Amino acid sequence: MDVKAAVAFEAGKPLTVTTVQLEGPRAGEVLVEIKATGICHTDEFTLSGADPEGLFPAILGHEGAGIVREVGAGVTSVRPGDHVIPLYTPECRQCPSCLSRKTNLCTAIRATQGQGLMPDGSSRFSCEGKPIHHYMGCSTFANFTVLPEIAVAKIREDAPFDKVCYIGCGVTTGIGAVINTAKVEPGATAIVFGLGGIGLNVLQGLRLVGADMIIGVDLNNDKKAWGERFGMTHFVNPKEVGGDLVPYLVNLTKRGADQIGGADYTFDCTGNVTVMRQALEACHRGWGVSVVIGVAAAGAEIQTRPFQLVTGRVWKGSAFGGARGRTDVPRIVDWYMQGKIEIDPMITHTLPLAEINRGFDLMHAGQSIRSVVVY
Ligand code: NAD
Ligand code: 022
Ligand code: ZN
Repeated sequence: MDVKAAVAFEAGKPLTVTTVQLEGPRAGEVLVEIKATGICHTDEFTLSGADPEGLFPAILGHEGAGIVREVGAGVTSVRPGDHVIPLYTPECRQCPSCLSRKTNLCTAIRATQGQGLMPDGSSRFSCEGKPIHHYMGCSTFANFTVLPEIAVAKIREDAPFDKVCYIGCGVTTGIGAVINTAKVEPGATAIVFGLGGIGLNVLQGLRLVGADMIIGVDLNNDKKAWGERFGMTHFVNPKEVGGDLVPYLVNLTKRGADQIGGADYTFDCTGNVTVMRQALEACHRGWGVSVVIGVAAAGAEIQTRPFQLVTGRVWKGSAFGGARGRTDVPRIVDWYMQGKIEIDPMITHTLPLAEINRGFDLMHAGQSIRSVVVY
């Protein structure tokens, strides 16, 4: 069938909005009509050419929502008409990782997904007879896409696509890092580094679980008002701290009879390795947990003194907020519909597919929290 897509033909060039061919779903696959998609940093990272694993041509996009239109042989968990969110981290419930209950990183289709292919090793997209790569198993920058059954979460039908698409990446990543990865308890102190589309969701996750002191750190003073809107209690701009940031934060979080400072939990939402070190060292000796969410440049390395870990700090990472997509994503959609979490104010721009490149420009200029394309 003919579908409308924004194609990444070459690294470093804008997307081309054009018509491409899509084959129907094979066994275990579903055809989904995408109704809305967010534009996220990883799409930009790949399009820029900075991602050494980036493949071209490709149909990017991994933060979508839509409706199942057709299912392939053997598909049992969804049917035509079901509303779904595509999952770049699938949940097969059968691989050793899913069965371990210790990780959300399902391995069922991992190898082919990384090669921009469907699990049978082929692509469903083509243009003038030449195959186009899938992206992160999702390719939501097209108004129809084909996904493995294990890579869709069925959601309630009254949820608005142009808002819940953000749950496909940013919302789940931020809230999940708090609940699943850090397991923050009520009354905790926390520091969030980087108040963008991810950090704001970490803030609202911390508010949701009842953290007491929620410090936001950002170089941009405009983020103070943004942070306060999602539960931040204190704002720190590193440029305005006289002296080193870490001792300043440790002092700010001093509590208890021994007056030892440091937060119970810290989160890097910048992807900057210097910030990752600051986040680790700003957490409390003995029990502080620091979660790396930001994705650093290819080849980057993190550093600290082993003393930081020997004295009981824990350095962790989180992918897709540690969420098991088919199980957890529908619950986050319910939280949104119940008013437990907010999404609408973070979607600062809504664009038609024809203007998708403007969404990338807004991201570069730091003018958006999230831009969403509606089909
Ligand atoms: P963003 O650009 O919207 O936000 C980043 C924020 O960090 C900005 O407000 C910026 O001013 C601030 N910042 C930059 N350098 C800083 C510094 N040195 N100190 C303090 N603040 C600083 O980006 P985003 O959409 O929020 O994404 C953040 C990161 O999360 C990216 O690296 C992205 O790739 C990653 N991410 C990871 C996952 C995952 O599953 N692990 C999922 C989604 C996104
Ligand atoms: C999403 N991300 C950043 C912005 N939006 C993002 C990027 C990478 C990951 C998660 C979120 C990630 C962390 C760990 C892995 N990935 C490896 C998972 C594994 O090996 O099992 C990751 C994922 C997908 C892809 C590449 C890396 C891909 O499909 N190409 C989840
Ligand atoms: Zn993303």
